[in-house]
Amino acid sequence: MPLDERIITEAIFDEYALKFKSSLDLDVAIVGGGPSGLTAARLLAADGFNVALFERKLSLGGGMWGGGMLYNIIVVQEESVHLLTDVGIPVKRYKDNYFTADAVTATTALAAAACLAGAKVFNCLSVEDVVLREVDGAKQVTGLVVNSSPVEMAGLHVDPIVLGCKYLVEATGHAVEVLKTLVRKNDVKLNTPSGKIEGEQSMWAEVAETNTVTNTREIFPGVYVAGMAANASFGSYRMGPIFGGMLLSGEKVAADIAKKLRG
Ligand code: 48H
Repeated sequence: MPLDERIITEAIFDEYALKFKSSLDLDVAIVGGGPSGLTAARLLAADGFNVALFERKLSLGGGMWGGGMLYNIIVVQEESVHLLTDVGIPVKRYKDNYFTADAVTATTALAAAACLAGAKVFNCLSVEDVVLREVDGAKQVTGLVVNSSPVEMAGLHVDPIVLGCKYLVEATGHAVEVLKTLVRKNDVKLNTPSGKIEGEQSMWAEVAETNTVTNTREIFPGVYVAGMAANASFGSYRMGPIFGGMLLSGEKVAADIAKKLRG
């Protein structure tokens, strides 16, 4: 079979255009491809919603690749094990309520499962802003503003492009980037005690893990927080290299948004 390089190029353009154009009116836009974002993307896409995940880096997985301090094993607790085994990740019990998994296997399998479930993943795209509109007399996030990560990294003055979404999941981890931008640029009040981002506290794994799930909720009309961003938003603790709370947070945000979308 002769190969025509121009057709290879054309295939990339055509298929990427299809993928992008089918993402202009998303049910859910997930920002951040760490464990919470990937789990949410898989479950919402499996439920049949139009879902896209935006990740600044070339690779998905966020903070999960390196386990703890680059010892690439992750630890999860029993109640979250199903979110690994459901996508074929082998786990080993360690003492009572601890389970371990290989960090590389877990990261790649969570990413593959999200893609195979139908979530459209846009890697190397950074979300730099949101679209804020007045809907029924109240301000609401109705879209996201994205730019190519290399443009962002090089500091080039290139304007971004925009996609619409019914819900945006802020899953950018410790940085809480999207919410920070929303609060910095607009006169808005979040659904937190101070109306602002409360900020992350120091290590307390047990409380942090529970809080990661309870803090996973709608923090502003159209915006849910998940994963580490949920704890940083509501002033809770960090937990170190235990990832069960991140997976459970992804599961919770998916269930909550699915319920809203179904009305
Ligand atoms: C596009 C962006 C943007 C942007 C950031 O940090 P993550 O792994 O997120 P979580 O919350 O799913 O998991 C947190 C976990 O990895 C962790 O850090 C833990 C458990 N820490 C405990 C402790 O004590 O330290 O992934 C977030 C992803 C990253 O891949 C970023 O590159 C990406 O979001 N991201 N993508 N546009 N503006 N900002």
